[in-house]
Amino acid sequence: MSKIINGSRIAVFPWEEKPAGSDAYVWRYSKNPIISRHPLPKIARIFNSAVVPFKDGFVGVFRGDGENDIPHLYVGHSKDGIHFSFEKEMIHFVGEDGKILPDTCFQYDPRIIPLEGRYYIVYCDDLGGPTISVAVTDDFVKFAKIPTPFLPYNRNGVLFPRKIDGKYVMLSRPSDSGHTAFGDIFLSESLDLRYWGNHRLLAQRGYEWWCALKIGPGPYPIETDKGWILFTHGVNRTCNGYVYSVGVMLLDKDDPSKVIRRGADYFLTPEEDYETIGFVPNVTFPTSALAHEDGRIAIYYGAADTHTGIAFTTVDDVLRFLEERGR
Ligand code: BMA
Repeated sequence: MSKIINGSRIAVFPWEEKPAGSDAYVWRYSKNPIISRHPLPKIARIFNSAVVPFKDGFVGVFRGDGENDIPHLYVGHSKDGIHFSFEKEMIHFVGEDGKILPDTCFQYDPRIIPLEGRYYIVYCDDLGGPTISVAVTDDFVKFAKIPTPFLPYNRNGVLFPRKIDGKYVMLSRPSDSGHTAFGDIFLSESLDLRYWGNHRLLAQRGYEWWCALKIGPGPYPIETDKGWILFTHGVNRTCNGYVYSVGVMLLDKDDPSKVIRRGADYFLTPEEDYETIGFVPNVTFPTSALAHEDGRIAIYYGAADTHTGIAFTTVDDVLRFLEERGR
């Protein structure tokens, strides 16, 4: 048995047992999708969103695409991590001085990272081109932006949930302007969450077709006694458009710039109707993973840029997958 370090202890954990007789590494929630079309007035779709345990339930920062197709971020609350109610008003970020900032044109694909007793929201923002913004909140009411870590073009930023060797660590996927299509995972470090450096290539696209075009970090890494579990997205360019699958890798516990093992095969790929049919067909895009200290993991993922789904696994299933299907 492997152990999750600093896992959640919450009693109500979104969960469904592995179907009897199955030896699957990962299985979908039978009532997916948990969020369907038009969840709010004038919001067409909610997907690629992040959830954390908060108070006696769960809170999330959600990507809501308006009826002009422009994405902004919305707060949602839930008692069980499955049924969410959303704030009608989008998040309006404040600056470090507490004054409301002008809204940027778009914001999408948020991650929430609990770090040193606060919650950091890392998301793609429009700052003269898509790049990563970071905001911090204590109450999910007021969100204060801290300096942006990277120049455009960059997306899919995610912080580790603790300092490693005295430094904050962030993963990101630079180099994709949105007009060109490529992307690898880089690791960067900071002493103060303001100035970032010591950038290093962590993982490149694979020769395996499911991740041959792009590979990017997903939810914040889960610490285990064997290393950090990092779920990723991998992109295949087919003659009929891109296909986004979920991948997974294991990073060294003390030096996460070292990949111990990565999945050679995808971990999850679009197969269900709500993943293969939608605004952008054939997308499974993980942005959040809740980890319980007893080893259970619930992955939240965007499906077809239209819905939100949950898939379940355990730390042992992930490590078995990496052993049997990794390189
Ligand atoms: C990426 C991002 C994601 C989206 C995916 C598939 O470039 O924009 O938000 O889910 O494309 O459309």
